[in-house]
Amino acid sequence: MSTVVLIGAQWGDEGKGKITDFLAEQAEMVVRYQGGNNAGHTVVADGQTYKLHLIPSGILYANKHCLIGNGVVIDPGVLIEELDTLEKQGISTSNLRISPRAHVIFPYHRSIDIAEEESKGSRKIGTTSRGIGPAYADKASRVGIRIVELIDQDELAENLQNTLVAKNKVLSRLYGVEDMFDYYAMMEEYREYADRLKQYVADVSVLVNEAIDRGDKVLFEGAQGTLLDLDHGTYPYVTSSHPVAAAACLGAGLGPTKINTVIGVAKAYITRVGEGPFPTELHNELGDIIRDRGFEFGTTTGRPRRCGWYDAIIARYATRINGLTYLAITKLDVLSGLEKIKICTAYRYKGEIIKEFPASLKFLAQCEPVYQEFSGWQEDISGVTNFNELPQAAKDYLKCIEELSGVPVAIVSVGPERAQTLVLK
Ligand code: 2SA
Ligand code: GDP
Ligand code: MG
Repeated sequence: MSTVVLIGAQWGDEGKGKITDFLAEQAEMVVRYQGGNNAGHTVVADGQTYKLHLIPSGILYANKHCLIGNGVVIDPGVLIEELDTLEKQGISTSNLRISPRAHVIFPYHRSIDIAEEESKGSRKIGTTSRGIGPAYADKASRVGIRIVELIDQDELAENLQNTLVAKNKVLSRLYGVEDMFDYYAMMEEYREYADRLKQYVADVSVLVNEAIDRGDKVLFEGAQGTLLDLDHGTYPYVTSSHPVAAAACLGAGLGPTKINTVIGVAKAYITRVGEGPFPTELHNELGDIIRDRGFEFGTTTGRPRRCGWYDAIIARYATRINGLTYLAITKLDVLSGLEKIKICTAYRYKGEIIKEFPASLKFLAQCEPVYQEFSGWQEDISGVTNFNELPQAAKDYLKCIEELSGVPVAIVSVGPERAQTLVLK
């Protein structure tokens, strides 16, 4: 490993936090490059559970450089809370650095997120209500406020004054929200955040490129998943950033020639939180069993996740879009005890066999999965430490995932703990 981009190959929550933490042991630097505190990355280390939203999962090691790149949107109050929680848990945060080019989330972004969702009624996206979409929209509209402006009091005062007038108008005229945001109160709150965060601000692109030139191992930690990508996901039921591997370059400030390896993390089944079509979704008791056993509830919002069978069309799509080198398959243990397990190998649309993931959601909603069925295994595999110890049925299932996804499986996870990880390649 020298530069590795780790991404979600499904709809998020694949276990990226766990695999990042596992790989981070061998890295000098871990970098977040997109998303914000909509992400919830869970790491279980030595029996202690950490839920990370903005800070890279490498922070749990004492000596790793942890960077938040320009592609991330930062809610400073949430970041400070996360810093405080980690420090209370005995984790040093002195190795954290934040890009001055990252954009800042303000309370009006959260209010607009909620108001937009309410106004959409049954067409709502099911966002995390964290203001992510409106913050990225401001960035694209060139009215956003970045960390570099946040920490400059004059810049903040000038930018916020203009922006707040506009945002109060949007909220009241478009969405009927009558509570106006007060400029002075917000200035005071954000000035305090700036005082606390300015010690962490540094040019992330310079740090990343210097590390690569030194030969350090750098791990880029994606958030959300390929099907939530603004361009390549199930639009409009997507997030407003780019969870795909290519975004690591844009969101951290390096060129594509510097990336060596791309690892896609996928569950041995699949989940989705939020609205939108989901061909292999299980609308039955089995879906509930997988949700309970896999504890499939949102790390940030606590929302129950929708559960379904592994979808090899999605896996092949993720392999292509991200140029995957390897897959890491997580939560294989959750499938123990099932009599039968299925993998979707193709879709059937009005009698026709479809093998590529479609762009049209109307089309996708009418696709029926074509399944290959496998015998399950009854053994508890959460204590297995070597691939060869897995039951034959589990090995056969993984072999088929590998063949149908078109990419080798290098890592298999059989539990949330660091130690519950099998390395195959
Ligand atoms: P947003 O808030 O604008 O990014 O929402 C847009 C869509 O993106 C989905 N999304 C996610 N899906 C899975 N996991 C996410 N992170 C949290 C977690 C989610 C949670 O780790 O569990 O706690 O609910 C995440 N973040 C965004 C979202 O569901 C919308 O479909
Ligand atoms: P992320 O957003 O991709 O980092 O994933 P989340 O942290 O939102 O959700 C994954 C959940 O599965 C977390 O609670 C992890 O602790 C847990 N997890 C990760 N890998 C495994 C595994 O192999 N087995 C089990 N049972 N749980 C796992
Ligand atoms: Mg998550």
